[in-house]
Amino acid sequence: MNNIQILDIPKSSKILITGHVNPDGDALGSGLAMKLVLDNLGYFTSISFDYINKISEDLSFLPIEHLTTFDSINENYDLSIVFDCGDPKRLGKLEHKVLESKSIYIIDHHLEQSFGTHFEIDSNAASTTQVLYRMFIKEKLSINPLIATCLLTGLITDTGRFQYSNTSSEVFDIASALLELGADLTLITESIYGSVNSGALQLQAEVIQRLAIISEVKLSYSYVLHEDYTKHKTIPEETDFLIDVVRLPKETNVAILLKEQEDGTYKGSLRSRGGIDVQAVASLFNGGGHKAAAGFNTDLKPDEILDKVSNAIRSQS
Ligand SMILES: [Mn+2]
Repeated sequence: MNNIQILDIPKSSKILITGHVNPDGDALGSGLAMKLVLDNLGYFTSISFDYINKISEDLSFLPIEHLTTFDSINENYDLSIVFDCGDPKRLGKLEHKVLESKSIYIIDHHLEQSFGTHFEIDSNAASTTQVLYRMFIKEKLSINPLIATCLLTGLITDTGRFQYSNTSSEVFDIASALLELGADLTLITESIYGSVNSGALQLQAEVIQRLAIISEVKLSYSYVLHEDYTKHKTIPEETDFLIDVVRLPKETNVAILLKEQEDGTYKGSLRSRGGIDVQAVASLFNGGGHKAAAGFNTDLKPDEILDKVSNAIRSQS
């Protein structure tokens, strides 16, 4: 499955770099690292993502000035390079642009791939940036400090700061190599974990108050209403950390945080600390992710969602 050679891409190619909607540290980190490497090699590239309001404030330390808004993506691209995304629908507004390009390279660590012409996928890798790092090393491409920071960001965020079970010894080897190459660890961790919007912190207090435990299936649950954002003067992009507190109760193995969207549907984030595969749970709602962390969108009501999730956990136990 591994047949992407960066240096084999014709120099005349027009290249679009993208990844899943509302990009996280891994999608953004890998896309920007690729953009910087290709630009250094003299390629013509654009990088763009579909996102609701803006890129998460936490990630604005990345070189996001390179991003082009998807409305200005009007070239016909020879090649699309897609990061951290197994399903073309997850490209959002960029889906059409990607699917009409001649070649589609998928670089990822998700299991299921439903599109693409060339692949570099390792579902055992902790992050897409880990897969990309290996490619850069194999082809002896130069990694400057900024590129190293982009790569390390994906590695840190997708391992939950080197805590999730996907944190292999290779992850530490790569992190160490990236620090050697000049990655700015303090900038990454301070921006993402060391500081939050104070309104979002007020909202966290509310999320803790609403926390409920369904002990029979060892599930902890909380929710955010759409009106909470106005009430606490915060925005959804500032609240990615809220799931971390929902997964804390000792007596639970799975956590779910439901966030009501503007249209009344719910976005669910799932976390698992043990044997339960939450990617399988999310797939029941057509969502995706990994064994320990997954997500979905649904128009079911919270009670129905909790029933469905509880049944899924029961069937796995
Ligand atoms: Mn990822």
